[in-house]
Amino acid sequence: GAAVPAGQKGSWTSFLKAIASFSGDLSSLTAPPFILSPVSLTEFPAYWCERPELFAAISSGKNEEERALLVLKWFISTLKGQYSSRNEKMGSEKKPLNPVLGEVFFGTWPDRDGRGETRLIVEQVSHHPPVTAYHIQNASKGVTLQGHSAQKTSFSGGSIVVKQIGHAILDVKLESGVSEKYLITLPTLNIQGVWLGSPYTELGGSSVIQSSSGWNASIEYKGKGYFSGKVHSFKATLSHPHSHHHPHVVEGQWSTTSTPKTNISSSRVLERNGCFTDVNGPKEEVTVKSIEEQGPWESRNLWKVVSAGIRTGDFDTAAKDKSRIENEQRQRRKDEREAGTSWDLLYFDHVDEDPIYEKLAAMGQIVPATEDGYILKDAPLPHPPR
Ligand code: 0T9
Repeated sequence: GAAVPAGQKGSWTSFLKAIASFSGDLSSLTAPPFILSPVSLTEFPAYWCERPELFAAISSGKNEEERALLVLKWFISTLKGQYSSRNEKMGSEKKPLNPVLGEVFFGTWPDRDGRGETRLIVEQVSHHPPVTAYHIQNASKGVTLQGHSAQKTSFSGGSIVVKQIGHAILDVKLESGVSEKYLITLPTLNIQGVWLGSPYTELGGSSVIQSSSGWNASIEYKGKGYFSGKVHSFKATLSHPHSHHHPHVVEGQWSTTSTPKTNISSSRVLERNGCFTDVNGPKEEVTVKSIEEQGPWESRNLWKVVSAGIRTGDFDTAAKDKSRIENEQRQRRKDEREAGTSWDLLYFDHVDEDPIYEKLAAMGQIVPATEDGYILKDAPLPHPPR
């Protein structure tokens, strides 16, 4: 394949064989240098808020229907960042750094044009299998997103199929003091182009946004050759069981624009050009403290030597420091076993079942009927020294 450097062809083939011959956790497989990303998976939850004005605008909706449309609009507008930004920045999908247990990532999007400040807290809450918990809040607008992310990987028809495990719950605090909740499930990734060494992500299957108000958005994802013959296509249907009106239907590409197929007249919901979503304009990356100001468990500080090695092509240094970090982790787990202790989560509490998930899943007939969750603690525990 054209994209695999001459010296890494053998190691790429071995990597693909390893993926094909097992299902589960890809993160621990060793991949050739050309496919390594210098960014840890703990940074990925920031994709949820790279259009902070759309996140803030959710609580400005004047009724349940308009807020459900604003949630759908914000959600669709995050997909380009979530699923095709690595291709844009690095030329292809790349293998992110596999976070260590207790790794954290903090960021903010500053207040601008009255939208309020949004804060992000991420913690790696499991290493085997990898699970990342996140909490994103715009306190001044009363909008909070809390969720966790894990993956189950398999190989099918030449592409890698990544089923997302976990969910997100969006909480919109209304002026009345009531909280409107939205359960967000996540689409399946089809990673294509792997044989040629230029992987990119297409979405497939469907996902749901179920609101406590009854509004339900069902989103279908298709690639080239389905509804439109275009990559990154979707069709969303927003309906309410007690509404006599036709459901709202939106169609288009999550990587560019989408348009309403039914009458949506609200100027709060539509873009000035009449589109429902338009992500051609710039997005706003999260603001993060400089590495010098970060603690030892903060992602960019923890991985700084590995990342610099990957960025500059010094893969020996990268591999050496990666081994150092992994050995340190192994030693910690061994010490814990011997002392009969276990690692405490710092920012989140794990719950085996979440009544909010259960209620919303029942309303939307979402499977599974119950799921575990991670809830932000009132006060975080201090990090142990590293
Ligand atoms: C949550 C997102 C997730 C994380 C990534 C599958 C993947 C790790 C998980 C699901 C975010 O909200 C959205 C986007 C991209 C997902 C990643 C894409 C990807 O390829 C990796 C996996 C683990 C690999 O690195 C496989 C090797 C790859 C280079 C293809 C051969």
